[in-house]
Amino acid sequence: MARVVAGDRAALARAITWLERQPAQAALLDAGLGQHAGRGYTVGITGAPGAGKSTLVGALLRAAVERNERVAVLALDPVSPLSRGAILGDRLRMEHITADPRVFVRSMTADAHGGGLSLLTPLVLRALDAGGWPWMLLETVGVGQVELDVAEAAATTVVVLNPGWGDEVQAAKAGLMEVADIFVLNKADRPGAEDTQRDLELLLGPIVPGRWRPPVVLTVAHEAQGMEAVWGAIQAHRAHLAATGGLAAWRERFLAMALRALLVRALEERVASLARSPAFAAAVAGVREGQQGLHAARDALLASLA
Ligand SMILES: Nc1nc2c(ncn2[C@@H]2O[C@H](COP(=O)(O)OP(=O)(O)OP(=O)(O)O)[C@@H](O)[C@H]2O)c(=O)[nH]1
Ligand SMILES: [Mg+2]
Repeated sequence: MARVVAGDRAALARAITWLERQPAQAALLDAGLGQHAGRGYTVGITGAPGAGKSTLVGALLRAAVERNERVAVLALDPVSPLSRGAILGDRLRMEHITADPRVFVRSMTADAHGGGLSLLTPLVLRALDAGGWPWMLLETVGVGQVELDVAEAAATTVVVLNPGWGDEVQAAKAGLMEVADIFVLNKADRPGAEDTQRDLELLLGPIVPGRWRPPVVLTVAHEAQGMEAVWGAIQAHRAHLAATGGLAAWRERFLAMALRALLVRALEERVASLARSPAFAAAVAGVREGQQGLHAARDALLASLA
C-alpha cells in the first residue's frame, strides 16, 4: 500500500490485480488508499471501433512525456477472443514507451455491464489516482454507439470521429452531444475532414458565453499531428470545470459510480451463492408445482437476503 502511494509501478500493478480478483485484499487496500485519492484527473477517450483511439492515446502520452508529465493509461479490451489481433496491435503501438517511469499502462477486459468499460474501472482509476498519477487516460472499447458510462467516470470526455462520418454524427447526435466535451476529428489526412468539421460545428451551434462548447480538434494521430491542440483543449475544459464547480461535481459522480460498482459486485456474489442454496432449489420446485409465481418466489428470496 505504502509503495503504491509512493508511485511504485510494480506495486500498483499488483494492487490492481487484487482489486480485480481478491475482494478481501481489495477492501484493505481501498481503506488505505482513500485518503490519498482525489487529486488525479481522468480523460475518457471513446469512439467507434478503429477511429484511432489507441493511436491517439499513444501520441498524447508521448506528447505529455516530452513535457515531463506523468500519465497513466487504462485501456479496455473487448471480451471477444476474435479481437485478439487488434489487442496485440494496440499493445505494440504503445510498447516502446511503457518502460518509461513517467508512464503506467494497464489494460482490463470490458464486461457485460456495458458502456465499453468494466464494472471495476472506477476502482482501478481510484487506485491510479491514489498512486499519484496526475493524468489518467481511459480508452474505452470501440463502441458502436456512444455510451454514457465513460462520461460518468471521466472529467473530460473526448469523442474520436473520422472524416466522412456526417451521417453517423447526425444519427448519434443526442448521445454525442451529451457525452462529448471535446471532439477529435482524427484521420484528418483523409478526404472530407473539413466537411465533417463543418457538419459538427453546425450541430454544436453558436457559442454561448459561460457555457462549454466542445471544440473540434483535427488530428493525424499516427503522425502525432495535433497533440498539443488536444492537450490544450483538455486543459481548457479542465479550467472551465474548475471555474464552474464541475470538478467537484465530477469527483462526487465518480465516487458514486465506484460505490455503485462495489454494491453491484457484492449483490451479484450474494445472488450467485443464493442460487446454489437449497432455498433456491425449493423455490424453483414451488414454481414448477404451481404453488407460486416466479415473482413471488423472487420476493421471498429477496426477503431472505436482507
Ligand atoms: N490515415 C490515418 N490512419 C490512422 C490515423 N490514426 C490511426 N490510424 C490508423 O487507424 C487504425 C486503427 O487505429 P487504432 O488506434 O487501433 O483505433 P482504435 O480506435 O483504438 O480501434 P479499436 O480499439 O479497435 O476500437 C490503425 O491502422 C491506425 O494506424 C490517422 O490519423 N490517419
Ligand atoms: Mg484501441
